[in-house]
Amino acid sequence: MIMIALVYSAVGDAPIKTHPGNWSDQKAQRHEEQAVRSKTDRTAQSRTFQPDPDMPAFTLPDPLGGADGRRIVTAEEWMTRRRPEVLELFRKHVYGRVPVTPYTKSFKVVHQDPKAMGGAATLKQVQITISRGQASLTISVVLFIPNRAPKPVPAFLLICNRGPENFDPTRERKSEFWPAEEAIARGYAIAAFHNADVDPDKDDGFKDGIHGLLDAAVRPPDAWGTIAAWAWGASRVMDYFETDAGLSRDKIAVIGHSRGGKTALWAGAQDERFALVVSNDSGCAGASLSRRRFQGKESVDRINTSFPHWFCETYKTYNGREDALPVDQHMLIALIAPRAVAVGSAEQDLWADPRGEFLSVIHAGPVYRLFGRRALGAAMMPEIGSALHGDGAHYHIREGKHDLTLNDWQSYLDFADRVFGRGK
Ligand code: GTR
Repeated sequence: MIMIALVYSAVGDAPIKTHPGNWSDQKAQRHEEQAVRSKTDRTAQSRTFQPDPDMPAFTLPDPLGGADGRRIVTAEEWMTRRRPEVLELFRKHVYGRVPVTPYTKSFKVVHQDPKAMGGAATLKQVQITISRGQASLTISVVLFIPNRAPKPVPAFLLICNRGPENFDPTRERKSEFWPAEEAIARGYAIAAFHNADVDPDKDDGFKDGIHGLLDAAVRPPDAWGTIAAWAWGASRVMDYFETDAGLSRDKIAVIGHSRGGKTALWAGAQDERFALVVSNDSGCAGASLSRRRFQGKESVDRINTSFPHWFCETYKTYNGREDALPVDQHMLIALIAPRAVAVGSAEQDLWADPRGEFLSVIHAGPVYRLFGRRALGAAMMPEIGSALHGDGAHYHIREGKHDLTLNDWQSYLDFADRVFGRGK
């Protein structure tokens, strides 16, 4: 499935680095804004995102600079040498490590309705039970599979960080957060699980959820946090998907919004079975660059203070010290290459830093290019209300606030059509 090009390809979206390992974002930003301004002059209607001009300059770590000092120049070197190194850096410094505690896992379809949604879909409600000794935990999955599409079908899995009313199996309550009817009409299966099934979203000293089941008595500084636990949960749902003949196991997208978007990226970075990874408004420790510190966005210090349970303890040592991190979030996007990644932002969602989310995708570009892919195929942010579809990556920015809307989903479904070779 993974095509490995052995030669470095310089063809691609004009990279906006000054030289490897020393990328001046401010220079790129000035260049971009000039280009945007002249374009805006021509089309009076177009509107573009205006970043903060007073933001301090910063330098990003080079995804292609190996730990031994040797630069990565082929896709094979990326996959065998650098990718494992970068994954390990994120485990050790940001999200934490899954414990090696043994457990057993079982799947049970507890309810099935072949005539759901007025006959358009088959509903399956699946329970995934994780057991250790006498203790167990159950992840409930709601899954709709389109009846009229030829099987197997591609699927979207939402890591849902909002209440169960957003993924109601009865469809009495519908929500743009998980527009199941829309996905079914387009020939996609759509599934969701509630993140709290895996680990309740609270700072309880890691007593409940999967931590209570699998953690060692003493948690090391790089023990997994709650985001890593949710990402692990997404992989357990993928384990079930692999057993369901109705689903194309090589066409599974994982999607999340905000804290769920951070989770989707970390799940997709680790688990190569996800063919498409979708981050919606994921912000700090998601798609946005930590080193970009403009006023109004969430910092590492702030996120660790508000949500002390989301990451490993070591991440807190970077509070106010983003430049000391051995990674930045473009390297998280790069871990998904050559698989597809989609990042969405909202104009008013400055807390998540839309431009920082865009730049992460841009700066993952050199890794996509190792595989002969152009990632976004552009270096400028699209106008508000529009999208860039590259051959490895997608980015869009829409009007409005922090949310996962039908408009966002339509953009992701359009990109999925491209990635999975489906006509509209
Ligand atoms: C915010 C948090 C963000 C984001 C958001 C959400 O309070 O600061 O990082 O995750 O919550 O999940 O809606």
